[in-house]
This record gives sequence, C-alpha cells and structure tokens, in this order.
Amino acid sequence: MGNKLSILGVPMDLGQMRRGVDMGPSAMRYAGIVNRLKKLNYDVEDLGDIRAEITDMTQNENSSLRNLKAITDTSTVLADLVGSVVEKGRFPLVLGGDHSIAIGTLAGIGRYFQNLGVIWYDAHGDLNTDETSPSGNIHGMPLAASLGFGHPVLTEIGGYSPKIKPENVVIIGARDLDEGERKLIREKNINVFTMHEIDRLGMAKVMEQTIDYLKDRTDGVHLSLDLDGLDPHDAPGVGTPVLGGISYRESHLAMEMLAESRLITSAEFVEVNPILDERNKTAEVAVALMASLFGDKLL
Ligand code: EXY
Ligand code: MN
Ligand code: MN
Ligand code: MN
Repeated sequence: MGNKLSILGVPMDLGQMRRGVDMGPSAMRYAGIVNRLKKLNYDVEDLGDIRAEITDMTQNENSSLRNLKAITDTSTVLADLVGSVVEKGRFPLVLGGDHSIAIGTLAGIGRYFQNLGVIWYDAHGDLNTDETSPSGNIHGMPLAASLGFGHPVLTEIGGYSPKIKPENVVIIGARDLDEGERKLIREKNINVFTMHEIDRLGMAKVMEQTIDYLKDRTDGVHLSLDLDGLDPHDAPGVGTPVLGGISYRESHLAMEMLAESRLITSAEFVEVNPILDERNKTAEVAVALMASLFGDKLL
C-alpha cells in the first residue's frame, strides 16, 4: 500500500429494504475518517459522494432483483471512478452504502489484477443469485456476482466477468448462510472461516492462515468489510444484524495483522446505518478499524 488514499462515498441503500444506510458515508466522515488518516501521514483526497439513483420503491419491476436498474447504473459509475483512482496509483477506500456497492468496487479494481484476492468480512456470504435469493435484495448477491454467478446484468457490470476467482476469496465471520450459498461454497470450494473456526482457532490464527494463503497466490487483496460481521453489541447500526459475531477487539487485531502484512490494495466499509445506530457508534467503530488497517498502533 502506498501513502496516497482516495476516499469515495456511495450513498446507496437500494440493495436492501431498510432506509438509512445511504447516510453511512456522512456518518463515517463525521466520525473523523479524513483527519484520522491524515494524522497517520497519508496523503488523503476525499472525492465526495457519487450520485446514487433514487428510485420509487413501489416500482420494483423485478422482485427477484429489487432496484436492479438503479443499482447497475450506480455500480457502473462507481466502477469507473474506482478504476481512475487505481490508474492514478492511489489506494481506493470506498464508504458505503449497502453491500451491493461491492459489485461496482470490484468491477473497477478487478481489471488491474491477474489474481485479485478478496477478504469478505461479513456475517453473511453474499453469495446468492436471483435464483437462490430468499429476499431479492441485491446486497445479498455481490460476492456471487463478482465471481460471475447470477443475473448477467449484474455479472457483466464493467463489461467483463468474472472479476475474481473462487480460490482467491476468503470469507471471515460467516454465521448466516442460505442453502444456495452453502451449495456454491461447497461446489466452488470457497475458503470460509465461520464463527465456529474463529471461536476454535482464535482470530490471530485465522488471520495468519488467511494472510499466508493469500500472499503467495494474489497480486493484490481487496478488503470488503461489512460492519454486520461484528457482533451487534459492538456494531448495532446495521440493517441485518446477526448475534454471535466478531468482537471489536478481534476486529482490531484482524486489521492490525492486515496492516503488518502490507497485502491490502483496496478496501470498502459498508452497511453502516445511522438511523439504526446508537449515537454514531457503528461509524466510529468503522473509522477506528480503518485507522488500524492503515497502520495506527497503540504505542
Ligand atoms: N442472505 C440474506 C439474503 O440474501 O437476503 C441476507 C443477506 C444480507 C446481506 C448482507 C449485508 O451482508
Ligand atoms: Mn455483506
Ligand atoms: Mn452482512
Ligand atoms: Mn438468512
């Protein structure tokens, strides 16, 4: 990771049913992300928010892919912008927005790497397709779409597919997987550290194994961190909380180990919903974790 960062906000809440996650970028800025990173001696450029389409929620033309057009339009804009950040040799740091934005982020980054690794830090697999999704919510589909599975309108965003390979993905924190997602994980042999493995091995071992695995096979690693990967006690402001998650301290350890590894080449922090939050706590947690990811140390 160089020392030039570009922050991009994506005020998108159409990938799921609870309004408010479009305010996530503002909440993370309010929690001080820009100054925090400047204090760590980064050259920080805040590109502001991209314009996300607002559609009439009653016009869900397709109930197996809600708000498909607005999401694909926004993803395409995001992909172009993220691509231009990479072109400039800067580190893209994307602030969500719901997790559907990862489709655009990965579309923007994917073409610059032969073997892009992805760490998917999440309570969920986000591996549904329009055929397996129980909800029709696109925030449950971005990892599948980026791997090339699902509706062509989603998989072809950015004009190419797939963006990543199954063997280069590591999911961390999973504890709510649908049947179709489990099937895809088994069929494609996707690496998953569920909460069971985190409990059994401890976060230090999980991260050691993740880093060891990715470092030899990838030429860059994207961190896609969904705040609902954390326990709802530590990150209450999320739309799809699941009990029994990763703790605040374990998450700091994970970020610190990633900082030491110097593997991460892009990142996004998603699903912060200020309306559901307690006094901006979840945005503050997100900012604290970003600081650790970018090398902040206690001493
Ligand atoms: N698996 C469920 C679905 O597809 O509807 C829930 C998905 C939640 C996805 C979130 C944010 O990571
Ligand atoms: Mn997610
Ligand atoms: Mn999630
Ligand atoms: Mn579920």
